[in-house]
Amino acid sequence: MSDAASPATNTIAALASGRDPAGIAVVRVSGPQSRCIIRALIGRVPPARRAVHCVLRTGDNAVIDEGLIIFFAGPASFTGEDVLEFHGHGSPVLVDMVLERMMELGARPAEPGEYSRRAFENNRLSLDQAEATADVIAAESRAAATAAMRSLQGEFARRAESLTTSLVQLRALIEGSLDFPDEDDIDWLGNAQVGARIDTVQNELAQLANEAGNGARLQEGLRVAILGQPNVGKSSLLNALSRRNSAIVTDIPGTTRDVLEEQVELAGVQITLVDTAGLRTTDNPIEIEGIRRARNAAEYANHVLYMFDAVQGLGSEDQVQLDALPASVGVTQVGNKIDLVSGSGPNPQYAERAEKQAMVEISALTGAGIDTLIHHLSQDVAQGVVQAATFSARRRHLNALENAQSALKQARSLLVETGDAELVADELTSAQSYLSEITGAVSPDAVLGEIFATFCIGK
Ligand SMILES: Nc1nc2c(ncn2[C@@H]2O[C@H](COP(=O)(O)OP(=O)(O)OP(=O)(O)O)[C@@H](O)[C@H]2O)c(=O)[nH]1
Ligand SMILES: [Mg+2]
Repeated sequence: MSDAASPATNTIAALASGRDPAGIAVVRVSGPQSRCIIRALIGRVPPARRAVHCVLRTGDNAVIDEGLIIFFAGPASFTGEDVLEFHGHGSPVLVDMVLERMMELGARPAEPGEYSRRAFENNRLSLDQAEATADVIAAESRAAATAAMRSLQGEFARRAESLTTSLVQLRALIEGSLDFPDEDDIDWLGNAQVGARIDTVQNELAQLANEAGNGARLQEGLRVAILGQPNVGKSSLLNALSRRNSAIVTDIPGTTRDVLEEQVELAGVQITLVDTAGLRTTDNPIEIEGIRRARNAAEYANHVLYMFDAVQGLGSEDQVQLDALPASVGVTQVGNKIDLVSGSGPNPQYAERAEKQAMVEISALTGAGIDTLIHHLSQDVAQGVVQAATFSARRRHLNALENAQSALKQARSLLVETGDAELVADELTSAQSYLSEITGAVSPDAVLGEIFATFCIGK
């Protein structure tokens, strides 16, 4: 936002629909000049929210386009300002001419996210709702779009605000005790009672953070990393799952060095599959770097497919690698090359492991078991995220929730250790302000600028 000081005093215009040739294109104008512009175009201001047929003309009366024009009187509009929409032919050339005409009549080109920012500043949307509009547009799967729609409808904001209300009440309770100068602690209120209420808020916050985490995963897509020792068939699996031959496959251990990504969609969730360098001890500096990146990929993954050679079974070296994986990440063990395993029935060793972690046997070469693996990924891994995602969220929200959680934790220990009402209340205040970052009740201009700058123009 280059002109942050007076954005609302400008009238902005932009194409609101897609850039490609289409049946219809919608040009949207927002701001105080909207009324004058519509009057200049069709000779009058039509009744609000009523589509009126019109022929748009240049200043010299030459026809530009023909379509429908709709006037929305502020504050009952998307931005809260006077808005006009022109629905014309979806020709990029005509759209440019229509926009030029709007500029002649006093509008200026909108900056990215400027409509949404105005909607936020005029209290038509909370900040997370404005973000949800961008997420709805950018959603790459049905589940992500549905979750973003729920946030847009205020689900996330309502939950965050209800927690804020609990915090405000609790603070009032504690700060009440500060009005009695003779009391230097809040014991008379009952520390146990205050503690119990902090616990309740903490639990609700943890639940909200958990759901927001799922919402964010859905939005960002799941990252599933394929790890294992060299030559077990990781790249072959990436190729099989993505149905592309993007990864180089050879029988030379240590083929893959770079981290390679492919996108697939399972159960309505966008999944980034990550192929990595085989894990082993080596002196080769290129491979060492590859292995470092492989471990890094595991850190950032939501789920790991740990592959091993089914002929050799899961060995002690595999166990070392499995134990080194981050504790928070889900793991499925994938025994590969079952086409080479003679005899029938699973090796007893697998059955034993299966109780602890999911196990699937496949052959990346023949395709045996791949369907089972896909079913497992979509039902147990992706579906879990879809079901748990009640609304969409972003990393920014997760950070805010995390900070609020730490502040509450701090409040809880100060209560036990010092019983000092003022200190406890301070922590509750900071938890509250972290929560307000979600809906944008308290947001510095720089933060807002950063958020809206990532939106597309016309949104
Ligand atoms: N028989 C058989 N061979 C396989 C199977 N999957 C992979 N291979 C072979 O095993 C060798 C190694 O496969 P890759 O996919 O390159 O293994 P990788 O784990 O990516 O190996 P690195 O990149 O070196 O870590 C190749 O010769 C593959 O053709 C399988 O299911 N059955
Ligand atoms: Mg490989």
